[in-house]
Amino acid sequence: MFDAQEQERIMHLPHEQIEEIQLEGIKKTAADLYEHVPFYKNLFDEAGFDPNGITSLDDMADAPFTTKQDLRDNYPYGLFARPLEDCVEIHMSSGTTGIATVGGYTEHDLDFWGDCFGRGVLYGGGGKGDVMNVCYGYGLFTGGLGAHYGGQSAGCLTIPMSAGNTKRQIRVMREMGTTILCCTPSYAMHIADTALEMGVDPHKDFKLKFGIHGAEPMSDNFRRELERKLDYKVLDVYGLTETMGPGVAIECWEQDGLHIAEDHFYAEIIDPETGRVLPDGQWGELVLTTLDREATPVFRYRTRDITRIIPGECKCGRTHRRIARLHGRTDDMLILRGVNVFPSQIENVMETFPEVASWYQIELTTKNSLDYVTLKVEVNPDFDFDEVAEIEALQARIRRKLKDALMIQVDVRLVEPKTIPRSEGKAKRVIDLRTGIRD
Ligand code: DLL
Repeated sequence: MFDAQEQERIMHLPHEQIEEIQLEGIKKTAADLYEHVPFYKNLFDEAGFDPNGITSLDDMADAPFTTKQDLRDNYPYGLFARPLEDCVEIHMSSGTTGIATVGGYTEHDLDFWGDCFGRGVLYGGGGKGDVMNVCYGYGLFTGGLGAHYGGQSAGCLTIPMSAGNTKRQIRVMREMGTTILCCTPSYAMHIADTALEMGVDPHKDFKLKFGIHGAEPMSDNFRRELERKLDYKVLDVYGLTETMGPGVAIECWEQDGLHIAEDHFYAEIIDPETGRVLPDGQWGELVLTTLDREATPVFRYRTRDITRIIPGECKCGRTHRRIARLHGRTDDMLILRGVNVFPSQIENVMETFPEVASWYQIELTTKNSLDYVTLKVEVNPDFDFDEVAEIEALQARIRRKLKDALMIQVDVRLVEPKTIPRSEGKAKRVIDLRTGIRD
């Protein structure tokens, strides 16, 4: 049972106590995996790692990693540490290659998932009496049910909208007095724009207090625009199917990093090239170990997500360490004619142009055996799209700035508002149509 006071107590424990919980959780998980999952027995044996010899958190640096490929290779039930009769739910993520990874849940696992997401409601100052619309997709995706369990745990009236049928979302938000909105940031923006088009004034017609938005990167400008349009506060939520789903880390009201649910997850930041653990404050790849997951624990799982541990304590007084908001994944990195670029860097440059909106798409093709990058960006509705000379001038300015800032040659094409497809889930920002063999 979710108990707000108890959750707050856990989130305010002195960090030494959290580390004790983590060490116990790691020892138990390692022993459990060694005994029940042949893949892990081989992994530990081959690495010469003794799961019963862990005596401090520092010993983790010597333990082997696991990767998404390991999860795929063991599809569907190969990494389950509990018999199927003890499991009550599964979720899957298909990823881009189409081979699924599976996460299993016992009742205990669902219970702490609800606690973790429910903390997001506490961070926003919500609870009983709040009306939460969950417009993440329900189904195999963890967004819908993860937020749902969190909303119910925290005592909210939880409305299982799922994604799609945007006009109906807006009617329900208005008629039911929704106070908390849960969906991807790009879908929240689509809801906001559609509401405005329908003549709904979110400042008067909605009762929103805050939104818990994640599953994809969101720039600071995008967040501010959302907050302005929907007159609420946006909290970022992080998670992934392999470790649980949404709620691994959530931002508090300070909006200064996402508190990791450190009583359930042990987080490390590593150098993605060498695998070496990096000190707090440095950017690298996030590696996660579950501490009390029963059905599908993961051990030193390489998330491929790039972030850093924010040193120091949060102003909110909670002691669970924070990760910085994510700017991308190691596998998002584009190599364009030999230059490494993250889509978020392109987005940062575009944000300096007030004439363009937050909707963009990067299309990669091959011309004369070379990478060719086309960046389609929507202009803001108040920009006069009939002024050809102005459009060309703006395109040229954006092109120059991208060249100066990122050293890449980009064919910038401004497009009319609402021409880039809107997404009900994660936005598709990069379309890679390049031919030839890629890494
Ligand atoms: O996206 C779980 C989730 C649902 C998180 C709803 C938040 C809200 P997957 O589909 O397995 O699970 O995708 C996980 O999405 O490794 C990140 O690359 C990315 N991601 C998740 N949250 C964030 C975020 C869900 N807040 C992958 N910011 C992760 C940026 C995020 N990227």
